[in-house]
Amino acid sequence: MKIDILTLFPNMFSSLNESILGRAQEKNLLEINVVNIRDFSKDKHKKCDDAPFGGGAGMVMMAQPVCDAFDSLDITPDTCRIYVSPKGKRLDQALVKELAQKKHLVILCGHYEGVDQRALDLNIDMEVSIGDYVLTGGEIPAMVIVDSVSRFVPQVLGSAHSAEDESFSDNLLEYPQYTRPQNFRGLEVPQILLSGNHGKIDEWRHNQKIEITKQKRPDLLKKD
Ligand code: 4GY
Repeated sequence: MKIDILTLFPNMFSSLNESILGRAQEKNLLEINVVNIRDFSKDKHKKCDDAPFGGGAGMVMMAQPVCDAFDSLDITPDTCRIYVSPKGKRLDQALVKELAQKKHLVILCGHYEGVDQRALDLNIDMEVSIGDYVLTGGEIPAMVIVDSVSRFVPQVLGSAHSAEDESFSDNLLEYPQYTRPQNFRGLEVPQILLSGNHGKIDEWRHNQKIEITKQKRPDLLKKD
């Protein structure tokens, strides 16, 4: 999968070169291309924002650099162009899976008071929100989409576990995990996990998933 990210703050995306996503890019399973919208400014000071028509506080990202940045990309019928904002469709695991089917994503990150609406009208296929709160820019939401979607790209996760194995694949939360030592500050690992009885362990884990979901997120049990 190829993901282009359009932003005024490309350095914020350096974390995508670490850990699992860094490895996925080295293996060419995933190609993440961060585009600096400022490179498309026609202004001698590389200005990309201006005051809002109608007045009011803050600055608006100009249509021209944003549209020229889109025009520099190879957009095909398989591309999904996303704007991240609180007005968008709420991201959940079903939407993550839907986006993971695309060959090419483009994610536009707004900043300040947002982007000139005409640049959105001309370029955006889908507006996505990561939750009902307001951030200073779309960069963190873009990283949330890249991270969650990448887990469904074949071979990005280790062969031992697939994205489908984990929380939400069955609308249940995960069971608790333990590692050595067996006793930590007086707290014992549940005995069943030391028994070597894998039938009983699977049964215990399944029951834990149901109990934890009932306790913490009963709304998930009513979903689907
Ligand atoms: N929540 N989900 C979110 C956000 C802030 C564009 C500048 C969110 O996706 N994006 O809070 N974005 C941005 C929105 C203008 C501030």
